[in-house]
Amino acid sequence: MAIMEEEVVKIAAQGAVTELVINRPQTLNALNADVLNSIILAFEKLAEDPSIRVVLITGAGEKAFVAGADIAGMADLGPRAIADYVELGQRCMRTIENFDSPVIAAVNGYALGGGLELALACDLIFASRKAKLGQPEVNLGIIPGFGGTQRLVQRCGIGTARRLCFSGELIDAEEGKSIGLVDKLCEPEMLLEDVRKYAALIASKAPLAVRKAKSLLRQAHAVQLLGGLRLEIEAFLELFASADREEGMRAFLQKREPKFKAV
Ligand code: CO8
Repeated sequence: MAIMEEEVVKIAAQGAVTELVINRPQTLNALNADVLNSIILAFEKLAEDPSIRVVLITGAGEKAFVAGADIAGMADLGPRAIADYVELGQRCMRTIENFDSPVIAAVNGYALGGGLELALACDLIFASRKAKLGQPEVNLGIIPGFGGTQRLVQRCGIGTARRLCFSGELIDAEEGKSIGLVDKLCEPEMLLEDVRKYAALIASKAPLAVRKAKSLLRQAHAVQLLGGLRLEIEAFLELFASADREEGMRAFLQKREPKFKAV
């Protein structure tokens, strides 16, 4: 895919199967406010094109789908700004989830923290065998804030959600497939081809029926999800004000181990 450097979110192809690329490879495609706003704008634009049947989202570069929310960008935010950021992130994920047609995450490398939450907001997750997935927020003194605590439970069950959110461990795509997090496992060089083929299959079906199916499947958990998302924002903001969060982010940026004190 040819992509322009200056665009943090690029519509690389638009048609029945439309392709979006998160394009900040120098930070492993970390989600700053610019990226989150650009994803929202892209989906708003795509919503005006009735010929779109499926959207594919992937990350630029060899290494990452998205390595999370932008740690450097949030480390120094005050209470008001961090609240705006977490609300923006959740709005972005809900924009994807509420998009009429199916959205497929093509996870080409690391999908961590907000990056896994982005994949979880998509309808299907295809992953390269070299992808690594996880919710490593506990290493930073925080919890998932872009819907992970809710959508991970819905997708994989409470046991897996507990394991990933408590330990911060990264799992490989094969394990992701075995726990229902990943829908299809692909050879790294075949990932985009495989997703495009599957997207074309969905695109060949009756569009109104596919959209209605997406809408109804989403409703299955909607009421519970909305309540849970609100609780997640409150818990996230409480933790963001803690000294351990400050220490966790400083330690990451200074490339050292954090010293947590439960304060
Ligand atoms: N944010 C900002 N920059 C990042 C991020 C990130 N999430 N991840 C990587 N980078 C940067 C690195 O700092 C590095 O920059 P530089 O070259 O300037 O030092 C560059 O990308 C390359 O990364 P590494 O050198 O670290 O590459 P490695 O191959 O050594 O390691 C890893 C790759 C394992 C992916 C490692 O980069 C890593 O652990 N990244 C952080 C992963 C993480 O903790 N993600 C969760 C972030 S928090 C989050 O997502 C919360 C979501 C809800 C937030 C709500 C907000 C209000």
